[in-house]
Amino acid sequence: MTRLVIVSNRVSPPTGEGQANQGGLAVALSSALRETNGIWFGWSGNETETFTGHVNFSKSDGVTTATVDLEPQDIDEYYNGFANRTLWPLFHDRTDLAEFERNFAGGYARVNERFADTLLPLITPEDLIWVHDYHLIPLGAELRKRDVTNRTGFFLHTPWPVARLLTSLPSHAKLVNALFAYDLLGFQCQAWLDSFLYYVHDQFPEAEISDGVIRIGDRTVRVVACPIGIDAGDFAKSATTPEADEARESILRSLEGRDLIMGVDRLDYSKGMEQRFHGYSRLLQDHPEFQEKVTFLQIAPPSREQVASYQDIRRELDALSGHINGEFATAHWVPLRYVNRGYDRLALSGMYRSARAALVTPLRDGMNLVAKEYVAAQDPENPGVLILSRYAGAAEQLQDALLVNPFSPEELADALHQALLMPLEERKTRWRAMMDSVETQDIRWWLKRFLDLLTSEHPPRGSTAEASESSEGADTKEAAQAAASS
Ligand code: ADQ
Repeated sequence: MTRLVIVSNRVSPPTGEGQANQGGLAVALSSALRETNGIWFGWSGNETETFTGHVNFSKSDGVTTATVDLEPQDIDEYYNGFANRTLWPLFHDRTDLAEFERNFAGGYARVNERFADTLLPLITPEDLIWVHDYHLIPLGAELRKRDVTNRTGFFLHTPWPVARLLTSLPSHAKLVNALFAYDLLGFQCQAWLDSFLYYVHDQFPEAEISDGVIRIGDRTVRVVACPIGIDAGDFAKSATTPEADEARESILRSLEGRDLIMGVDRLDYSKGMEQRFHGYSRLLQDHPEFQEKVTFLQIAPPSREQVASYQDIRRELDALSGHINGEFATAHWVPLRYVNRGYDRLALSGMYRSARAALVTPLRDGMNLVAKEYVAAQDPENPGVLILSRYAGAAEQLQDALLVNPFSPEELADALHQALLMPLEERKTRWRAMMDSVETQDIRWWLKRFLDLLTSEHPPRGSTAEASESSEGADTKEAAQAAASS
């Protein structure tokens, strides 16, 4: 089998402690790497005074990782800068938070060049190369400049922004042009793919777009919506382990018969926690009969703490949770439990199973795996209700959730009201439909689909036989035009 070379900003090899604390993505990628004797290349997370290009190889549970240290200036400009202060907010529609600094763009270009230089000697001509996420968009083009002709794919884990926001980035055309160096571009859902195609149609009029393929100059690039999944079977099993039972029972005891509403998110402004807190407060205000009858548990481990906008959102959530508890709490009841720490996967799965409703309401999200994990962890005989943002990629697959506008406290309160009163039969019907999708399009399905497309020949010009089982089989030029007119 062809050797796989995975490149991502950070690598996440097996820990050797079993799969309990590993995400489905890490497990699936590790298994593909193990099978093909591949390597996983990325930043070590460590700092070095001067970049040397020294590669640190390590092998854990059959998976080889190759990592490099970066200089403080690289970390500032590439990681904390262009990736997290420019592209992340921009790709999540937060142009108000996006910072456009020449130094950031320079650091981003430099680190991508350094990655290409360091990776080059590790690649053999037959390797399949798979680059992940917005940190490394230019890497494919940098490898091509170094005469790498290998099959090379790119998967974007975030949304693709609407064209008129993306064009606020001074180097937008250069960034997108770099994507044409790949053989395959994968997006989380049809909406992000349509948005990308609209941008290409609008900004690169010379590009021919048809049958899931973009032809531009001498490049032919296949594009696909390939939604990432979770290891549904394993997650469902986790939720019934003794450790998960213990977590579920202990939380149920603490609730003293109240219904649990739950949210689990990295502490990030894109996750809509502020609006969610307002929605919950609105429920307690508009439906006082729920006061002392429900508890909302929001788990939010801090992330990207070097970045000011993350410090701001943390302060705002601290204040808001205090305010809500101040307003509604009684001597016997704390309405909102706001917890800034992580939990291991078994405990988390047990907690999901104890929750009558989950609030997964990002303002914009590439996919959102928490939504899928919550579904997989439910008791089929007494499942909870998923309240899901229309603006999460997962909403395309999980149409049987209660879909909401995450910006509207009123709509969130209405959905909570509906979820808390939903009859068992309706909960079961909605859950079954969602679970079918989570199980069928799981992490292995995603991995196989992407790699099958990466290794297959591009469809010949004019062909309509796209290698697709879903909506991207439609003519993508039409999709771009439809997106343009909507
Ligand atoms: P993220 O923005 O990190 O990922 P998400 O898809 O929700 O978001 O994944 C978060 C993961 O972290 C989940 O597996 C969740 O269980 C775990 N997690 C969160 N809080 C936790 C806690 N307190 N304790 C333990 N685990 C916790 C990016 C994109 C998403 C996309 C993924 C994968 O932003 O849109 O779905 O990549 O492509």
